[in-house]
Amino acid sequence: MQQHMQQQNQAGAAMAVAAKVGQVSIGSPWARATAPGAAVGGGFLMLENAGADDKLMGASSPVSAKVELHSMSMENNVMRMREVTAIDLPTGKRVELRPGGLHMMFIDLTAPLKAGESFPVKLRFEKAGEVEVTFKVESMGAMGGPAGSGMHQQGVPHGAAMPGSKN
Ligand SMILES: [Cu+2]
Repeated sequence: MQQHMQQQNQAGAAMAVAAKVGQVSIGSPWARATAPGAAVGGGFLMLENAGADDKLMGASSPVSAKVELHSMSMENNVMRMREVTAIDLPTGKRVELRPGGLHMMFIDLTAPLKAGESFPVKLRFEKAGEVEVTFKVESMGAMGGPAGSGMHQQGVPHGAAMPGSKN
């Protein structure tokens, strides 16, 4: 009954699918190039979930000691980032990680991320399980296409304004 409710078109224009695990599709994974000596870098992608509600629980990559999931929002004219424990992936929706919004953060980079290179990241979903995707490194000013807003704090080291840092 009601199987037709599993519609696909709610997410709008088609996404270029880079990888798929279970009912979750991953599109356009990329990271921003980092300056020499930078400790952290940002990672972005699109997620489309055609199955039951799921969650992105975390990620790992050889490029950094750990990978965190962050949200970013403007509060009193100040861009604030905070770590989130998971990113909700409601059924039938597209969730976009992009500069100025939800993003992944590579903490304690082992080497700078250089434009033109790529690296593997393992994503962990609550229900769909794990999948490895390849992130492409784009230039430092990259906003991730026409949808990128101009709100990102250009030139400020990513992580400098991180509130509630534990160490
Ligand atoms: Cu961040």
